[in-house]
Amino acid sequence: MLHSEQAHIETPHRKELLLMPKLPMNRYLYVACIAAVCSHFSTSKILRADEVAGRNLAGWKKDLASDNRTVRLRAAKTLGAFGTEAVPTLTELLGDQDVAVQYWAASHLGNIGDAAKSSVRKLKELFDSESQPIRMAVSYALCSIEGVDEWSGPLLEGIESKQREVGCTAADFLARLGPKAKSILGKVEAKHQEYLPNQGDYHIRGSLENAVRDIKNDGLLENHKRPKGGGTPRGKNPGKLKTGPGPRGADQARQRPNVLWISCEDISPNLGCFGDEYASTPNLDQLASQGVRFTQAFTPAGVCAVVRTGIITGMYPISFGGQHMRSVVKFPEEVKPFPVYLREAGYFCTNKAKTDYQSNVDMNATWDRHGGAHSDWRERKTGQPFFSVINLTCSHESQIRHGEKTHAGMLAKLAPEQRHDPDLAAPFLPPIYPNTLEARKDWAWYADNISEMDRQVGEILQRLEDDGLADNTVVIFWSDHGRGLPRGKRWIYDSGVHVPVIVRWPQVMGQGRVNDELVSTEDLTATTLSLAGVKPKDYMQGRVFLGDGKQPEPEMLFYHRDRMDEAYELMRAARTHRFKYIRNYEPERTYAQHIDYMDMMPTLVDLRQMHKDGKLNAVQERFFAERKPIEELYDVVSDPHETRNLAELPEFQSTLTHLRKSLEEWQVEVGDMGMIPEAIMMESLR
Ligand SMILES: [Ca+2]
Repeated sequence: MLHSEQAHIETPHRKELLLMPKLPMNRYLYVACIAAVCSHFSTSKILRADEVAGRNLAGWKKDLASDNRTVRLRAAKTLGAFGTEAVPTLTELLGDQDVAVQYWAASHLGNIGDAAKSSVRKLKELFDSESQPIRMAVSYALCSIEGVDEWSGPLLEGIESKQREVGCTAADFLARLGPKAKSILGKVEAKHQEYLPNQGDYHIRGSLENAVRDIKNDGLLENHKRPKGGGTPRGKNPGKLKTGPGPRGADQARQRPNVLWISCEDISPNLGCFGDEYASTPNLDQLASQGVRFTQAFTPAGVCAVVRTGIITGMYPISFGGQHMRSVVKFPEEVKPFPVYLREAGYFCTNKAKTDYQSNVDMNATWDRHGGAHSDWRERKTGQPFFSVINLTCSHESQIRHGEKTHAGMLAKLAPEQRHDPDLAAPFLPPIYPNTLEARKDWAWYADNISEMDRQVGEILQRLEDDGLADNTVVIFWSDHGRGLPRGKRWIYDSGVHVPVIVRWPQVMGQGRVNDELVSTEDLTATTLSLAGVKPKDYMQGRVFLGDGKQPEPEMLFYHRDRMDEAYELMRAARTHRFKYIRNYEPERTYAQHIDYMDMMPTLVDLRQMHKDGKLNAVQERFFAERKPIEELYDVVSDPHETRNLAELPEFQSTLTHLRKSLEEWQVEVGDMGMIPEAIMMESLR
């Protein structure tokens, strides 16, 4: 009676109606009940198709009249999701005063293609625009509607550009044209060849590779090979527990303590102390036993440089244009890298060694010591408090996929029993990965690298103790984003943004505690200033989550994903303890876009191959859907891998509406610059 796809949908009255036929009643009433259930489904389906993120076309058009630029641009960006229905409005917007609106309008018309014929006259008027990004967007639209032979000039010109965002944008448009651009494939290939091997900007090279592939429409990258071979057996090594810090008055400990950040790369909470039974992390387990483990800590984005840009400024990168991976932008006038404020307050500030702030930061003005092997607290003046950052890089994604020999060399100092056996990895693989030899090996090597990182943490903590500083130093351990495996790093699913955070503050915070508050790495900035007795700046967007200045926990955290290397994307998300809401502003793009650097990961190579061979299960296959839904909603408690989208289920509509509204308000509050096309934004920032 019910369509199987709809049968799981719950509505407020569905249950009652379905129960009614069990009562004695005549068959007319029975039929009426079933018809009511069915018509509710079809009605809700129709309504759903007719609206985008809670508003119909008229609603979004109303937003176009707003005084707020973020609201206007978001509306222009959203209109494309209405398809042909939006063509008259989009055509009108080609004449808008805001070039970013013009750009979105043209690129949407290009996505629509043939059905946007009525916009051709207006597009042609814009073909000679002074703005290169506009010329490219218009060229894309005209190529898509009328053909590439006459209209591809600005795109071919764009891929000549040495400017990353211009080259990437041009190649991205060519990729979106796909086989429609066959007649200029030779020209695109020739340009791609100029970038091989390893010449010029690798982002542009990657974009051109995508363009060539999509124009040829041959789908799959060549497999990146890795030397074969098994892992070594794994054993347990709980490590010898050292004694805790010596006694010291809590009041004294609160006064301008030293702060040591130990940050690592690319890991999710896959540590023993976070309950991971495959992990071997004795030093971090011990640190947690001496301090507080934060179970609900997140990064606002899923990738290194964007997260670090947010931390060094204390602002969400989307509020000043630093959201793309990678780029170089200017921080707002009043914003200084935060260690400057600590130095003004007398702190000795050091950084070893990663910076990656997406801006031309004056390192000597920011740090007392930076970069070198000895850049830590040891060169401070007697009695001077310090803030030291030590970044550990051995757990970076790139360290999972090198050869056996390099891997063995990297783990040389690790106890042999801490090596992980790939044969034992299967039960720990997230369900979104296939259970293949390569996937198990990636998982084992990921765990190996975490163990090596843990060993290095042990050395740092020992050095701190040897120097007699453990008592008076707040140690904060954190990862710069989630695991460097498919649908982890770069994504704003929990696998990409949920990170381990451990804080040890002897005498003040207690030992072996667990804290479940929502915490963001964006909060590290304000918190560290506050610990040092410096008032966080008004422009900072994180909160103080430790110490006397502690601010209340927010109801939710927010996330953003924008361009990753060569692949454009635009996602925003809000997350409470229970639910994650994701808004896809580019639903027309598949999740499975190629990113050259990311595509080297053997698990992803296997995923792509198995997708091609039709061997993935339904959960794994979702990644390869041609389009994304406009909205996603997950119950992250019952569905931690975010595999069941609840966005269309009637009983979750109030949750969805609340999160959607909160996210939209946050975008306006921070002035989401991701709503401006990158090429337009960079043009205006120059
Ligand atoms: Ca990283």
